[in-house]
Amino acid sequence: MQFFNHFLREKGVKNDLRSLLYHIARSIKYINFSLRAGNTAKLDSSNASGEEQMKLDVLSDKIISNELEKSELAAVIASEEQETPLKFSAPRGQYAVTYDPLDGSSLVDANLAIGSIFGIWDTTDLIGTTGRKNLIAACYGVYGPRVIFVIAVKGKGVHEFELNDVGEFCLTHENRTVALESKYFAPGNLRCTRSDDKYLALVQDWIRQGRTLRYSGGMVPDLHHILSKGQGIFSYPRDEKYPDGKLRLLFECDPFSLIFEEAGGASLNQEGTPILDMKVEEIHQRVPIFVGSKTEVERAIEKIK
Ligand code: AHM
Ligand code: MG
Repeated sequence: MQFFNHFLREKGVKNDLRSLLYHIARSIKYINFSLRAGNTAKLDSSNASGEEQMKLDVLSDKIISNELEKSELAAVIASEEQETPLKFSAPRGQYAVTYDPLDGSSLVDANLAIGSIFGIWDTTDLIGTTGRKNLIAACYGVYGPRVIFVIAVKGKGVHEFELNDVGEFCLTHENRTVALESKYFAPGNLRCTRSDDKYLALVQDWIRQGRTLRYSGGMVPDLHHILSKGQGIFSYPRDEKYPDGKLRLLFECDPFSLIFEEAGGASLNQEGTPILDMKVEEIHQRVPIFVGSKTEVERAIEKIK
């Protein structure tokens, strides 16, 4: 049985990056514990002992920021839950970590799978950079019937680990890959088809071609489905409500773009630019995204551009 830390050492991942991933893995375990303890996202009241209980997304944010501070490796952290980035003194490193502490938290009360997403940058100046230049690793945790931790370190592939009964992440899949073509589709923001005929035609094509719909409304489980099956396309285009798309560049799209490119897939914005090549202009920047099997993603962009 291979534990993630040993496995990453064998892969030649630097000590400080492994240590940062170790702290992220700990935060995933604590968030999972809070979820299983029944602290649903709707809860924002007093518990039986009269203590204030936090909403799960706020609690997850705190768990992660505490762990990252403890690591002494993250000098800057930026969270989807925080207006502005936080600076720490980081005697052992100069990384920035961007994260969505609990993506899809509105699905918690329905007991659907949700997740946490992380990007690790080798710069503390996020504004003006691109994922291509400074994003060196990305990972996510999926809280479903099982707890899964997927890590991509640039140039070292995408690897999957599962939490065992004694709280260790064990290797289950080495070098996940995504095929060029796919039978699965996960079309986000179908509201957009009311005003965008091209997106309507694209989705109708997928339906007519007899493809299989796999869409839960949670980006993490929806993209994890694609990675597990080794094929699929996920889309979240812009519309009137979300003129720049809904999903965030730093917290969701850049990390998943690194993971999918590492696995041989593609991740493009609505103009066909790789998300990793997009300049970071603001911390909460949003971007329309088409991600998954490379040929499918390129074909989709040709049809809706
Ligand atoms: P969140 O970060 O507020 O949880 O929103 C992100 C989620 C994604 O998980 C999912 O793909 C998307 O929102 C679904 O959006 P919609 O509610 O428009 O269907
Ligand atoms: Mg989110």
